[in-house]
Amino acid sequence: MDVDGMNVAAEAVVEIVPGPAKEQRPPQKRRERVRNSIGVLVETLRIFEAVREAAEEEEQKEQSPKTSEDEAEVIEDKVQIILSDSTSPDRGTRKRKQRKKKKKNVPEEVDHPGLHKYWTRRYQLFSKFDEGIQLDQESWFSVTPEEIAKHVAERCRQCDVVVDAFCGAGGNTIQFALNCRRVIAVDIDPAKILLATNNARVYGVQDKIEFICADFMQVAATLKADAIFLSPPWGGPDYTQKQVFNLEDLSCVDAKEMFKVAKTVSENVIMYMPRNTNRKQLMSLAGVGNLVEIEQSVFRSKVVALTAYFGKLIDSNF
Ligand code: MGP
Ligand code: SAH
Repeated sequence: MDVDGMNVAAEAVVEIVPGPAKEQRPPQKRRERVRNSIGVLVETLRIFEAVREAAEEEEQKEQSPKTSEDEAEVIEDKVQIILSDSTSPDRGTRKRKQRKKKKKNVPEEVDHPGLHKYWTRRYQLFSKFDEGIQLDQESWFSVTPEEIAKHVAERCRQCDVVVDAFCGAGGNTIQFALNCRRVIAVDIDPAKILLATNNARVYGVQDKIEFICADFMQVAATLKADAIFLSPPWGGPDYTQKQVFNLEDLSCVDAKEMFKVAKTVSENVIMYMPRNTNRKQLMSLAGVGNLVEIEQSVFRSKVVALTAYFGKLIDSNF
């Protein structure tokens, strides 16, 4: 939706609302006036809804490959916003039907005001989204966007075996599998293992991955790898409410303990952490005299996370 379109819709609302002064109207017209006002309100809501939907579609259009069918839908939406008025019952019916059709496509777990943005970004999370990617609610807001996961995996290209200790729905696992010989993917939640298995199949890399459903802290002693990736839960989208995210704020694991255990699997550790993470604490994990590289992971022109590299992964020749 472009800014002009928004203005047209906003102007339409301003023009509709004022009417003649109350006392000048004949009393017998009251019911009719109430009916008209309701009609105006309903139409106003429709306009706002249409503007919101078109803006989302436009954002998605900018971010993702589109089919000609999708293009047609966006254009039709725009035309409707511009022509919208409160006198055309036909158009209202059509719009409602269209909305119903669109809503049906949005999976239940993201059909919520705070989560809808992840749905509009679906092709950035997985470019093969339409080929059968499956996510649950936690995965929608936790999955590493594909470009970031790809970048991290490319830095591990020299690694034969990589452990993804908190694999979730497989955003990182898939990219590691595309760049390395073998991946060991661990998650404590059996539902995530099913999702990641399905999603790895979509990318044709399932045969390169060994999935383990377990608490990483419990199975770490049995694992060996050339690099280990840690993307633990950050406690949900509310992590942004904190000005500084301290390592103790990780909800499911003790960060220092997790790092210590990870080092027994490989000295080459990668941590994917909130963008507001206390950097001094992150650096201190490396230990005195050791290096850490903290990368600002950018998605949609914005830093969305910090990726910290420890060990040989810092060396660009590794
Ligand atoms: P976000 O909270 O969606 O911020 O997380 P964004 O996109 O900046 O939202 P906006 O409304 O400010 O624009 C950004 C990224 O962080 C997500 O795409 C995930 O990759 C990652 N992420 C978010 N959470 C809540 C988690 C989490 O709990 N664990 C892990 N490993 N990654 C997460
Ligand atoms: N990087 C993943 C997202 C990880 S979200 C992706 O791109 O898809 C964090 C995951 O850690 C969740 O799926 C959660 O089930 C899992 N988890 C939480 N505690 C765990 C533990 N102790 N051991 C292994 N997995 C755990």
